[in-house]
Amino acid sequence: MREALKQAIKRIEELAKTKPIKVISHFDTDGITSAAVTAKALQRWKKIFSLKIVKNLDPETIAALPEDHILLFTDLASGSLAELAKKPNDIFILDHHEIPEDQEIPKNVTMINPHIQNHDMLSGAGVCYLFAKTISKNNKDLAHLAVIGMVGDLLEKDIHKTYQEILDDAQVTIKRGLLLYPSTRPLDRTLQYCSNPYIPGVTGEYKGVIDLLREANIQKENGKFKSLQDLNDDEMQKLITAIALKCAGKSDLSEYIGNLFLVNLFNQLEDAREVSALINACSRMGHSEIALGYCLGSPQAKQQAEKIYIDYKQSLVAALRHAENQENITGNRYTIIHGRDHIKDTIIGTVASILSHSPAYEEGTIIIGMAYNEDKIKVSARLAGKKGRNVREVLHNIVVPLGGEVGGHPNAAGCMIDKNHEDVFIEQLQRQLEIEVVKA
Ligand SMILES: [Mn+2]
Repeated sequence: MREALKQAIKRIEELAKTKPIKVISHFDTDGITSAAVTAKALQRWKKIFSLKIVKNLDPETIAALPEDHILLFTDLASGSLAELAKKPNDIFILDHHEIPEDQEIPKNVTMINPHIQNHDMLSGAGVCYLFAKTISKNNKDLAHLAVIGMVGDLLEKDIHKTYQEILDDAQVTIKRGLLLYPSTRPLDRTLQYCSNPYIPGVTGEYKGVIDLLREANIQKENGKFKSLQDLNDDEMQKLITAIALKCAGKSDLSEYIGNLFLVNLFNQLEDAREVSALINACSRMGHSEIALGYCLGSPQAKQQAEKIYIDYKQSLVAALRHAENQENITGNRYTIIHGRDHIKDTIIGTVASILSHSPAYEEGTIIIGMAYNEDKIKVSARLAGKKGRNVREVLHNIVVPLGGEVGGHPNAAGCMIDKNHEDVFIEQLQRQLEIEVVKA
């Protein structure tokens, strides 16, 4: 891959003498950090460029891209090669997504992708970081962004040689323990806003937090609780046991034990998972530019991003508590959480996702979240665990006759329905879910 990068860089160097570059990246954490690494590298390389962040790369977006630019896609575009072949531009792709079978790389496209170069798997930001480092060793100070992208795309379980190199470049501190974040702030706050995992009776409930810490025999020191990363092994073990008890043994906590990655950001040690969640929250709330500014080190963007993130966390935790405390429609291995106007439609999918991973629901349970959006209802369906039932199909069978469309996968799907179909939808949904169980 290093050789392919060198070739690509040489070619960009040549083309950029006469043309500006347009960077197009994805709007999640990996995409934003990819864009930040690439933008910094191009800036230092003294290239003229502009940047665009997109939620998905549809044919209309591709068609609208200027023809007199070099196009540089990061963390996306591997699935859009057929569309890109129609463009007259010279195109470069720094990505890690799979390339559709039988799809050849078009002549106008230079692709750097671990799937093509048979390289260890990297996130988009990891590929962009190697690109930046190949341009100049001075770009080594961008390595922490590649670490945040790695965590954002959940690739941190496999630390191979290249990731070890990136972690070294970023001077990351790694600590083993419970994967709650942020691991750098007082534990009571971390637990109060903890949504992954969602701990029933603790998340969003300060009294529950204090009880849990008492059960774990963790006390305040100098008026405040230690942070997760400051716990000794014994304290860490007690905390894990106390949380496992809260989760009633239904869930396997071992997936929440692993490496904490501490990166240096704004001259402070930050938990890469927390930073990733912050970037994601900003982008989801429609502020990709602030997320990008944060990654590029702007103090003003930092202030704005933190405010957006706090609001997001608070409304998420409030929504989770609402979902837990309200009267839900439950049946045989399903729960329908109707948030109405109490849970925002922008958050209902996340709420359903978090609950589907929570120990409160047995594996195989279908969780359907609903929330009003003016005269429509946003519906999000999730499957707890991975096996067996197809939530996309369940929604599809009901929604298509009502004139709607369902998007997603077998274990996570969603749709919009008209508000005047509310009652009939719920009624048919219940019937369908009962049939599902019999079949399963
Ligand atoms: Mn990615």
